[in-house]
Amino acid sequence: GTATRDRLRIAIQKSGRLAEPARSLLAACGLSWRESRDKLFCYGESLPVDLLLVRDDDIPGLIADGVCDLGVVGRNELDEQAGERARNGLPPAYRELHGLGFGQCRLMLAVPEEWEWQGPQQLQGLRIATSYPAILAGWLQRQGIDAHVVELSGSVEIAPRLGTADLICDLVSSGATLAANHLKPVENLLDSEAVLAGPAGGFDDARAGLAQMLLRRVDGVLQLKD
Ligand code: PRT
Ligand code: ZN
Repeated sequence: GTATRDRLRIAIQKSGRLAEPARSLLAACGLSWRESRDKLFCYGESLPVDLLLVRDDDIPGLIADGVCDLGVVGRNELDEQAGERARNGLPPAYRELHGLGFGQCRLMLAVPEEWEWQGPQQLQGLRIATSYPAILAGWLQRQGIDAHVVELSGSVEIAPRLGTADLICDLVSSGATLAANHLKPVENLLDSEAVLAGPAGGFDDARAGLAQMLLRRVDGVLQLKD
């Protein structure tokens, strides 16, 4: 996106785990919006900062394409799509600007609970189901393990029971989902939380100052919290 704009556009999740905390944080930063009827676009009233309400998966791409300037998205999603770009030979398009202290979870390997876990070398030749193939493939490569990555878009935790994979790599927060599926976490690939993401290259117009101000306010709001 090379278009010059004098308003900042932030993509946040429309509904889901990060939707409400993202809006609350931005409201605490002094932003307010006039909502449109379709509620996909919220025009900023207190400041020239508009919201776009989208699926979390779309946020990194919207920043890469310059459709949005900033986004609130899970580090897991940002790193996955960055890894996918890298594997396709594309240059970095976005970067993490600030951790936001909500949406915490871990991307973990989990195995059937009766397994005796002896370490990553045990994974050689096995099938691992995940929605995070790029992060997993990168980790396997760094461990020197050759395993089969089975990409699934959802219900990853039932793959071992269905026989489509031997183990899984999925997000874990309370651990209840793993326990309910007789799986146990064995390796942590990523500590994740919601982050404020922006373009790799920054801005060269009025958006630079707006983004800087927003970052300062985010910093202030988060410091008040802890
Ligand atoms: O519709 P849209 O595509 O926008 O939403 P989504 O369904 O893809 O995303 P959503 O709202 O489920 O998650 C958004 C972000 O929340 C994720 O990208 C993570 O950054 C963060 N997050 C935090 C989590 C979890 N915790 C989490 N526990 N995302 C998913 N889970 C799932 C996990 O995949 C597993 O199925 O919850 C289950 C495990 O939870 P526990 O508590 O049983 O361990
Ligand atoms: Zn999603």
